[in-house]
Amino acid sequence: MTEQFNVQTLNQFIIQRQSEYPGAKGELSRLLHHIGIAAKIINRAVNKAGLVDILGEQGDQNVQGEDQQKLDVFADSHFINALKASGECCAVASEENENIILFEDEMGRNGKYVFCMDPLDGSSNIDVNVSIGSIFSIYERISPRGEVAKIEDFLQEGTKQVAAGYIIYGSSTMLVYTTGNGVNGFTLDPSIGEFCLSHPNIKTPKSGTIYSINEGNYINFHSGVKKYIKFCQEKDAKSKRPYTSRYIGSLVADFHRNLLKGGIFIYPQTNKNSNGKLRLLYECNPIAFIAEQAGGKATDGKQRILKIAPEAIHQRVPFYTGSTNMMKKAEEFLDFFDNI
Ligand code: AHM
Ligand code: MG
Repeated sequence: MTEQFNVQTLNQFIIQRQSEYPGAKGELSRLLHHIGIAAKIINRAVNKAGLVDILGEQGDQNVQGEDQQKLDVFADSHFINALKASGECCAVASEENENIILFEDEMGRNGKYVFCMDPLDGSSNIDVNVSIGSIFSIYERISPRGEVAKIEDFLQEGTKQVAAGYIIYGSSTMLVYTTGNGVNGFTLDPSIGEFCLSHPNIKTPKSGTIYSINEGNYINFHSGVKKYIKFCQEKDAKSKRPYTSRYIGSLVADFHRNLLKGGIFIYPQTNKNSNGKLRLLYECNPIAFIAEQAGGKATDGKQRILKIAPEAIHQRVPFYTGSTNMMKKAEEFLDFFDNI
């Protein structure tokens, strides 16, 4: 068998990128390195989920009133430990914690970045061996270094993200991230325990044939979304319709597939939930940053996700993201039918 000598690991890639910025002091690189470590620890636990007593419900509910799974708690605490150990992070906002977590010791107070995360996305899929993920978003704090971080450090619009990414625990484990200079994907090679560059400079197709939405909520959708779903299902050979419906129920997995293949993901507002379900800070903003960096789009149906001014750390927003041409078409339906 021919040995491959051109493998680039995540850490090599991070260091190479850092050297392209002469003034960079390595702070973001160190933070990203520690995220890679947390990802490997969580991956190990996810892979053992059916084997050890880590599977099942923790018995508590998180701030959204949902049952917490043991792995949610595990992922949350391992990310927090890794962020603390990096010395570059001053505070964390997590789906699993009602309030922000402040690193108040000297090293934490001096940290340059705040970190938003959904430590285990799609957690209802854990018990049934379906792909799940972790999502993260990094901002430079606006409060002075040396002080304890403030809530305002987190309430910055998505355009201010310095990095964002996700880890997908699927048929293989991948880490995909951007620092605003394209999107790169790394696949975990279990034989060497390293994330290796497998998907350099990801670009999403301009058009696709996949639509992803929980159609069980159809009756509660607004008419623009209903009409768009019908459009996806109509026959039109020229535009390759009917499209294929694919919905896993794990945002990371649904988005990742559509990113690579071309498609649209929608979690809209409904008659029951005017802001949809997904959270702006640690689900929609990081995914939107990646979508745009890959040449796609992300909106709340009206405006760019990345331009929304956050008001609260657990804020929800309607979410539409995917291939540019599909997004444009969906927006036409929303504009027309939701305004008559
Ligand atoms: P979670 O963070 O509690 O796991 O919830 C978020 C998940 C997303 O991954 C997914 O897109 C969505 O919830 C699915 O929701 P639904 O079951 O309502 O379709
Ligand atoms: Mg979750």
